[in-house]
Amino acid sequence: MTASTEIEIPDLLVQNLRAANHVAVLTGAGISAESGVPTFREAQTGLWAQYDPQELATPQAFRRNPKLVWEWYAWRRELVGRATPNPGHAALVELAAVVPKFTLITQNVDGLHQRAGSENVVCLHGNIAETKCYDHNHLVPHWPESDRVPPICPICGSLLRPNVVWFGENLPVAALNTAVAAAESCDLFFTIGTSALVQPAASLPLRAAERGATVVEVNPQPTPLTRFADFALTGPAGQVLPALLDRLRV
Ligand code: BV8
Repeated sequence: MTASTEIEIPDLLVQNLRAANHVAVLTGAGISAESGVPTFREAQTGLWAQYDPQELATPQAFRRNPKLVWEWYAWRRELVGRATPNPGHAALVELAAVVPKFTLITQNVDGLHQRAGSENVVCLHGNIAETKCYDHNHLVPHWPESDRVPPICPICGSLLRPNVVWFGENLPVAALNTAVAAAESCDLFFTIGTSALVQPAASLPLRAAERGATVVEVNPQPTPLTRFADFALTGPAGQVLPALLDRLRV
């Protein structure tokens, strides 16, 4: 894994990481940017440029125009399917192996952490590769070939939808509880590649900071979280994280 040498990793951060018992990580769309998956707010290109993702990723949008929302997710699923994990994802797999306790929490729905080899990923917003029905949340791995768009649930006949959390929908309780518990108990909390705008995920690093955990932000841009971070590593995750692991190894 070739890390970029110009990335400056503070000695104190390396020391804190070596001494940490529990490291928690929250990732957002930015960690997948170097895999060619546009971030949530950049995702709209071509046909989709005219739509605001926040308007499409809602139950209201699906009820109003299920075909449009289904086709948007089909386009994103295809795009994610062509992407591969990048050195940022790989560095987190390695980090998990060298710290006593590690919790990886993601807002992403692209499944790239899992494909990189991360285990027990806490998925706050679901997984775009999974499909469920609108009325009863029947998880449907496959359905009979049909020209209906969206297709219908083979169990109850309601419309199929992606197994992701839309704006205005509650997060999966178990995932959220695990994420909150990690924020409450970790020594070090990394927030990587997220604009820190979407709740309740964005409050996790603040919870950690409030109880004195060391907060590390990895993002080329400042975010509303930057001022609460003990360390703000300004750069792309695909370079910063390998550089951090390079320091940890020596
Ligand atoms: C809920 C799945 C209870 C779908 C997504 C409290 C206050 C205010 C509002 C609320 C609140 N509580 C609830 C809300 C409403 C809402 C919300 O937060 N609105 C915001 C926008 C104001 N939250 C909800 O509705 C949540 N539900 O709370 O339930 C409830 C119920 C009813 C009423 C009230 C409460 C559900 C939120 C989940 C929405 N679903 N995704 C899909 O993907 O289609 S969220 C979606 O946007 C993404 O999944 C992602 O999680 C999120 C944010 O995107 P980011 O990951 O941060 O990506 P973004 O593009 O924004 O930024 C990328 C960052 O990467 C940038 O900073 C960039 O600089 C950086 N970057 C770029 N390149 C790199 C990089 N970083 C590192 N390396 C690089 N190379």
